[in-house]
Amino acid sequence: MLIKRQSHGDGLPLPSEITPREVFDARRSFMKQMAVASVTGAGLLEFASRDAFAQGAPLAKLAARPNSSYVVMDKQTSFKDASTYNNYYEFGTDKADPAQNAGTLKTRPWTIAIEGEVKKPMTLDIDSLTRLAPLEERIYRLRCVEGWSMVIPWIGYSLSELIKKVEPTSNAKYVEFVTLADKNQMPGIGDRVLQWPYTEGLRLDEANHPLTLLTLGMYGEVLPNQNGAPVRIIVPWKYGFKSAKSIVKIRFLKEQPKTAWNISAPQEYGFYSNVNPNVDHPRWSQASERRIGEDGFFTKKRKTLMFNGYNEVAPLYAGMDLKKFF
Ligand SMILES: Nc1nc2c(c(=O)[nH]1)N[C@H]1C(S)=C(S)[C@@H](COP(=O)(O)O)O[C@H]1N2
Ligand SMILES: [Mo]
Repeated sequence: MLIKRQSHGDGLPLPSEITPREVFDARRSFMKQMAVASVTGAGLLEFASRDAFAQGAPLAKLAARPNSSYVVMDKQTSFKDASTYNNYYEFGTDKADPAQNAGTLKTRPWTIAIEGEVKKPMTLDIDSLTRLAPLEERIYRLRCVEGWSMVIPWIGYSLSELIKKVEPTSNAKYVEFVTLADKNQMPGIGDRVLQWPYTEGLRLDEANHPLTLLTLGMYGEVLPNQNGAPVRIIVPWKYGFKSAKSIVKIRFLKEQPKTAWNISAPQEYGFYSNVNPNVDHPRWSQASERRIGEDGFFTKKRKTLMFNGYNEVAPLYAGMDLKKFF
């Protein structure tokens, strides 16, 4: 017997048939608001077609030219894994916490101040920062000191583009990244797990290395909040914690800055923190890693590579004892 039912022609029920009415209406008005946002926004923004409601807030698309010089051949981590397995302690210390809690982060308006030992200090809003240099897509490995890694298509441009604009003085030897610390937006700020704001630092030559990416998006879209929206740094040859999220200030300094992890546990986290399979963290071996998404029962761990495989950075450390400067 034929059962006749209304459909769009592909046999599937209409969304209005399977979704409670209020939810359906709320979605539609949210979609409309978002459509308005796309027109009034940076002009760079257009909303993604992926059903953003699966993950929470919809994310704006961010156009970028793939840069074939910066691609790793390993299989990409899924967007779902990359956006639900995160370290972002301002939103909680469990891996699932940031995806659940970071909805309260307000990423617009957002400004980033660049100050210290520079001839041209400046404060840029997020749109000016996004337009400062052509956006590139680069597929990088990111390895956490805890022993897991991912492969993510990031969007941004070399931090050196920004450094060029502010003209560091001859005194500038280090760069410090200061991130947002707002207890009204970040439930984890109440926990004293780290000293807030979360800060990180690089030597100026590390910051100027073309691999160091001022990062505004991933997977063709702006960054999800839990991944460090609206702007973070990615330093792919260093452990994940060097890649500070939600940056509000970049300071150029004469002296090496303190960093949040180094303050909390200096014997565990050094200033350099280069990925190095030969120098173990006191609690975790650094010789191998678990690639997120490959964690079946019989899956072998991967060998961790010196500098996470980014050998072109080796000259930055010529003559340095990397066991001492870990
Ligand atoms: N502000 C801030 N930035 C941060 C962290 C953090 O807790 N707060 N965690 C770091 C750590 S330990 C890692 S491994 C990476 C994780 O980045 P991802 O969530 O995009 O993979 O972010 C780094 N940046
Ligand atoms: Mo990490």
